[in-house]
Amino acid sequence: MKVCVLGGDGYCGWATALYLSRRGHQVAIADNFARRLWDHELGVQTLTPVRPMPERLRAWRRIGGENIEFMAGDVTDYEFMSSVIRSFSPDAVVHFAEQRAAPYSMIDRKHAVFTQVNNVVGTLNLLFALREFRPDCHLVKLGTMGEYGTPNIDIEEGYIAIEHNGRKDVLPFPKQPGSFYHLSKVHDSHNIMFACKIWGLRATDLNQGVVYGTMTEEVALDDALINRFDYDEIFGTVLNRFCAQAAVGHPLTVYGRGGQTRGYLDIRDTVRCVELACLKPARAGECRVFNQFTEQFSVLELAHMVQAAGRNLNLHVEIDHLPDPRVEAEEHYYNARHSKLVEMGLKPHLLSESLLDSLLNIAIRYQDRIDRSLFMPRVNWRNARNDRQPKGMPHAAGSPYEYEAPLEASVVPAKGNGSFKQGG
Ligand code: NAD
Ligand code: USQ
Repeated sequence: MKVCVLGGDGYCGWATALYLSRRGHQVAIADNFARRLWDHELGVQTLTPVRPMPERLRAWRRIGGENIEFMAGDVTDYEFMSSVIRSFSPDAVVHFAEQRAAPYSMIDRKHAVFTQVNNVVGTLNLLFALREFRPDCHLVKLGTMGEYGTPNIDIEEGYIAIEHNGRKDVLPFPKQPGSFYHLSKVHDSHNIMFACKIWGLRATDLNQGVVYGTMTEEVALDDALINRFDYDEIFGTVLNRFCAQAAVGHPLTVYGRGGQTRGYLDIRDTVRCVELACLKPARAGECRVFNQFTEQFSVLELAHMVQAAGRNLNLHVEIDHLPDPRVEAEEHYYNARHSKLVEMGLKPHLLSESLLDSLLNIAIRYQDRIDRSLFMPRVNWRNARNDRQPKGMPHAAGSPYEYEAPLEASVVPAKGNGSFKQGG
């Protein structure tokens, strides 16, 4: 199957591209390296030394991987987006190419606007490109469990059967997102649902929970294939952050009481779920929704698990309760259905002591790269403006719009100018 991975330089996208390639699919990646730029903007870096894309792809070829085509460009540029669909003619497009950090979207107005424009326009462009050039192609879109919020009822997979004033219908599950980023995903979901209805496109919206881990079988094959491991307050997700904190003896930063419960999954399950969705495409006109996570935990439960795993490695791990910088319920009901991917064949990697052990060991291995000043939250949801400028950076660099030169200029072709192929 020909699969195009949009956002394939990122955390989930890179692991997915390698997994699909190794499973015999013909893979192309498109990415504009925006994420590397945002790290630069905020003065943060992944714990792991992620290599530039040309080096990543050379390493993949060196160890015998099939050629992965790479197309550099911005999915919000329609010329670029449509050229990707036309030139590669994919059977499935997996869309990861969005600004995905809730705290980033809550820094200030510019970052909220940027997040929504980047995400909503990119997805709209993709929908139009599919309609124009490849209407039968299956769109596999990464949504988020955070679209639902934390309602006081069970969360269904996308749709809920409702009886109201004696009449029945099956309707989209109510959405109560908790950040401007999460809202962008809701807007995407509505646009995708609408496009399937009016144009007969086929789509799967994968409402993914919080991802942890960094290793997959493919990533582990060579040091140059190493994946991201974000631990900073903006892009680091909670379990990865806790492991990095534990590795350097920083107290775990539990926000508030720590009763916030979410769905979680191992990155090895992310890649498998995407493949399962691709292998059994939605029908023409169908917009189906899968809740993509394997277990639910509260933040405090995770902290206690990391504390216990740390003890086995002779790490003394303390837990701190910080005032919650987010506006979210700290104790609430949470019960989300997540059976569809399991019915399709997912065999979950549950969060075990051995996984925590290996995550902690990765964090210990790269501890010299940890900047402890990046642990404490500095973006407060209650403020319309948060100062997140790294020390020494001029204030004018507050928005990605104000950057002109892409970091990886050497591999970015002229705007909308199609692709370069990665040679063997
Ligand atoms: P990431 O930031 O590591 O990767 C996203 C990639 O998309 C980056 O390489 C970035 O450069 C690229 N990108 C962003 N905007 C682009 C644009 N306009 N044009 C081209 N490329 C662009 O993020 P991730 O953690 O891999 O997340 C991928 C997707 O999965 C996101 O849509 C996110 O919302 C969703 N998701 C992630 C998690 C998680 O825990 N990481 C959980 C649920 C859902
Ligand atoms: N949290 C802490 N301490 C920390 C970091 C986070 O207590 O140091 C808490 C948060 O307040 C929140 C929970 O942990 O209640 C999860 O936070 P997170 O930063 O790990 O995840 P989140 O902001 O929800 O975003 C991540 C991804 C996003 C994806 C989402 C899935 O960055 O792309 O959409 O997970 S979900 O949470 O299901 O919406």
